[in-house]
Amino acid sequence: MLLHRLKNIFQKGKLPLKDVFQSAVFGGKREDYEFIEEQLLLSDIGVETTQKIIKKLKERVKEGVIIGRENIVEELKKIIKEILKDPLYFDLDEKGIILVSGVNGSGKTTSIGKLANYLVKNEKKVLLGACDTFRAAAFDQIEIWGNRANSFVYLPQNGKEPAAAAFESVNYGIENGYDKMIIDTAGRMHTNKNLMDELKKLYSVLKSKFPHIPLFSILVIDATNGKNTLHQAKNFKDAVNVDTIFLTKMDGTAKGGSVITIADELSLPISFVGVGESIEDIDFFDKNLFVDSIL
Ligand SMILES: Nc1nc2c(ncn2[C@@H]2O[C@H](COP(=O)(O)OP(=O)(O)O)[C@@H](O)[C@H]2O)c(=O)[nH]1
Ligand SMILES: [Mg+2]
Repeated sequence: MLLHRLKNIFQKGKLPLKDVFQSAVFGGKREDYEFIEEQLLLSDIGVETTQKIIKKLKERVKEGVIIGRENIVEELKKIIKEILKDPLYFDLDEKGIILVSGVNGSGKTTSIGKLANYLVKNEKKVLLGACDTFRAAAFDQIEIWGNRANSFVYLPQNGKEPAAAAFESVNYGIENGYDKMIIDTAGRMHTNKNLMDELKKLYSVLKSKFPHIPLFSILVIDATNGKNTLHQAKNFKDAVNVDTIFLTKMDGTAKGGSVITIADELSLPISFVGVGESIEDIDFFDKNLFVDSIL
């Protein structure tokens, strides 16, 4: 069911390549590569990733793997599947902390609501730690999502220091038998060193205070945000040792190619995809389905 919907979303961002290859006579000429390159760029695949793909294509032509336009689409699919990493998931049946970070407005709190709802539907006891302590409205937002997802929202009792808030939340969760503790964090820009250090601290406090509880670190990225977000996101990788990406707003204007760029440039797997604003609008990324849908 879910995957079917995801397929439709991806097809919306279909690369215009199939038609192109059907009409192009692929003879390994420079114009042919330039033409393919242009099409990849038009599909929102970034410059570096496009060059990587073209380089691999050329290698395969040299090696004689590509012998005509018949199998070029198949080879292109293989190349893109090699670029994309396999999705990574937390163990559903294990007690664990899920840390959610990302820039402002990327969709962290919404995505937490979706994840919590999914976990509760799978009979897990879920606590949401309200650790976005910057904005007054943040607690209200997480409470709204907590209610929708039938999850308990822990509001920190001892001030506004995010690392302390995260510690308190997880501690409460453990003492009260929760299966999953999902930590919301404030949005921040990578250029703000103080805020990034604060996030680093939050991560290391959780790691050191709860060494035996798996910590799964999710970076939320808005698929419609283009290249700038990518640069910002790289700093999150260092700060919170990101395991995987939750790619939001794929129902928006983002083309399929942006998924490939994000995965390649960040060198991270994509595991979750946001496909709308409501609680059920979450999908699990399937690399083969994705590539077969867009090409
Ligand atoms: N269309 C769409 N909107 C989304 C998705 N995920 C989040 N949003 C919207 O993005 C905006 C910011 O979301 P929020 O969770 O508050 O972001 P945060 O600041 O990172 O916590 C809200 O208007 C959400 O409804 C998605 O998958 N699709
Ligand atoms: Mg938020």
